[in-house]
Amino acid sequence: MMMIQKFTMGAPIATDAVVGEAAATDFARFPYAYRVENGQFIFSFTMAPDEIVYGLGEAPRGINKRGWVYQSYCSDDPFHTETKQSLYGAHNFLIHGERGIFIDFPARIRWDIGYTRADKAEITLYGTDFDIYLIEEKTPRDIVRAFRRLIGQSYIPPFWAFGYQQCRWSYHNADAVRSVIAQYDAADIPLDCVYLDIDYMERYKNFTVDEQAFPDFDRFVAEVRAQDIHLIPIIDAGVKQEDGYAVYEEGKEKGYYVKTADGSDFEGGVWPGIVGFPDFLRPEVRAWFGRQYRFLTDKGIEGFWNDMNEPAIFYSREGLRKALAAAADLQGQNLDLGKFFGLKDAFAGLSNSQEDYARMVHEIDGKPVSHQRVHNLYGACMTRAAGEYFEQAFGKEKILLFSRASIIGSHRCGGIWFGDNHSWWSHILLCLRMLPSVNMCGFLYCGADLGGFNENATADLVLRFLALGVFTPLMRNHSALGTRDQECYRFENTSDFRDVIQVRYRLIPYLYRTFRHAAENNDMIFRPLSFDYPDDVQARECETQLMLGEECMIAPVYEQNAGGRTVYLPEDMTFFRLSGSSVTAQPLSKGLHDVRVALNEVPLFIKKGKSVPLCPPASRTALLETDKTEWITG
Ligand code: MIG
Repeated sequence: MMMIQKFTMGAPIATDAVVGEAAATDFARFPYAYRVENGQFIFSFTMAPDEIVYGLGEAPRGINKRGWVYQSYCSDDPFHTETKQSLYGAHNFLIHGERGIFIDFPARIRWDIGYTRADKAEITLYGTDFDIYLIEEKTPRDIVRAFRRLIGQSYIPPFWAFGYQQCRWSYHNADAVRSVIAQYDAADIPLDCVYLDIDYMERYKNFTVDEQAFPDFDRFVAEVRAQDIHLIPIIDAGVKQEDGYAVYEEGKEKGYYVKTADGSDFEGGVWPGIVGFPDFLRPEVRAWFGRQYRFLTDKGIEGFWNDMNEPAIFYSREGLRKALAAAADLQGQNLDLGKFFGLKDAFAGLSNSQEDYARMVHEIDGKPVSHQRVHNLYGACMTRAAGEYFEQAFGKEKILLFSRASIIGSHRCGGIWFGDNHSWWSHILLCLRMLPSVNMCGFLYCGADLGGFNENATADLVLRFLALGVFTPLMRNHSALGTRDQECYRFENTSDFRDVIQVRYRLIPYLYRTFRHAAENNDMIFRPLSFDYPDDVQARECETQLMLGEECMIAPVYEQNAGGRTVYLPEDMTFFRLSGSSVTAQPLSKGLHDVRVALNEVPLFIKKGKSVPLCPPASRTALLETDKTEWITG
């Protein structure tokens, strides 16, 4: 194994991403062409025509990142179109040739991977204080393993977090939750978790419960737990500014919120109205915020999802004041187009504005640091606040935790979900393509909102999305306020849904073992086909199938009205069609095939001579007979 080289410029801000060993190397030996320009560090490399560039974790577009420009800048953006450059995570890891590059730097990075010039990658760091780690190994998988050793072991959730989970914005009261459980049970569809979105809180205040909607919450949690269901409440980053709200007041009194240059608290508006943003970058603030989760763990809660931590800001007091003043100035005027659109933009631009981010000031080692220098650390430090508290208070693998924003490093404390996708067929593939990419970066417990979050889903879309979700560690159906109901029992063909979700439960022993193995060995669960078949052109270009563990390949159906798909087999495999109660096997030889997959079936390809255990389905993970396995063999 080659030593990982570490190149440092300036005085980097500690991100705690790296826990392993690397050899500090003189910058004179940095192997890339670089320049420092206007306070930015820019380096580049040329790409051979057939070279694949992997990485960047949670990002738009393909597994092969070539041909686009990306930005590491945690963004609350609910339109995951291919024209976007950033999503919620900032995962600064790239592989090209026999080298992995990890940029340990918490500000914005621009990755031009053949966008300006097809054969050239140019990477721009918005600052000159950073560490870059270079990892040289023979294969991409070895590069990933070496990198993952460097950044430390991935988060492992409790076993029950591998069950099927139902979310909605929102189940507004206890009876709504009861009804979800009852209807899943009545339809005999397995279920392990039901989520509480923001409306369970009292006026969107973290660590409160609306007594009207959820009277006697402790008893309610116990009632649901007695049915082997876990309730998973959401926690938002901002803390509501409100007199008499103890959490807010304590944070205020101790000076724990992100400030502005004049030392006053930065005031931004989110769901609760004006909030304070805890300065999670400070260890004492993390410890304080982490302890607040006790309010809910004391009531029997064992899992959380952390949201709005990019951080998402609908408006700031200052921004709103300016926009309103601009509008007042125009009052009574006959607006020309320039002024009209300027006015429109003044309001449209209020959310997640660069001006606001630039106004925010953190404190690191007692010194003020502009938010823009550490933007990508914010949500990750919120995950750390919760994760570190959970581990210390309850031990490992006890509490489910995942977050929307993340950076490499927070993979040790929690998982991630892929945020506000759409009920679009194309988002099945977007999810598939992110899986190996985030695995490279250490995020193993992850998944997309199955069925799609925004807009209305159809039964066939939800089923095909779920059939991919059968394999994602986080298997959660979620949808937005105002969209069509998306729970499995809402659709007429409930038995199709039962079949698909039962397949998940039948596979849990295998999926859990594969997950643990990947976590404990710093390996990937999902790999691009090109990792395993580097000399096979069709495997190298495949963006719609993935290798899973050592045994399998997955290839979901991702188009509407398609009764199957074309699949490429890089070697002989057996094609299994799995449902709740049936398994059909069809040996296929290396090459292209048209495979037929009914809506109630999950396609799975097993390599020749490899076996996968199936246990009988159960309505809960707690009831799974994991020792009663039959094996299916390729
Ligand atoms: O501004 O809590 O990504 O899962 O349902 C939207 C409401 C805030 C965004 C999350 C989504 C959640 C929603 N939240």
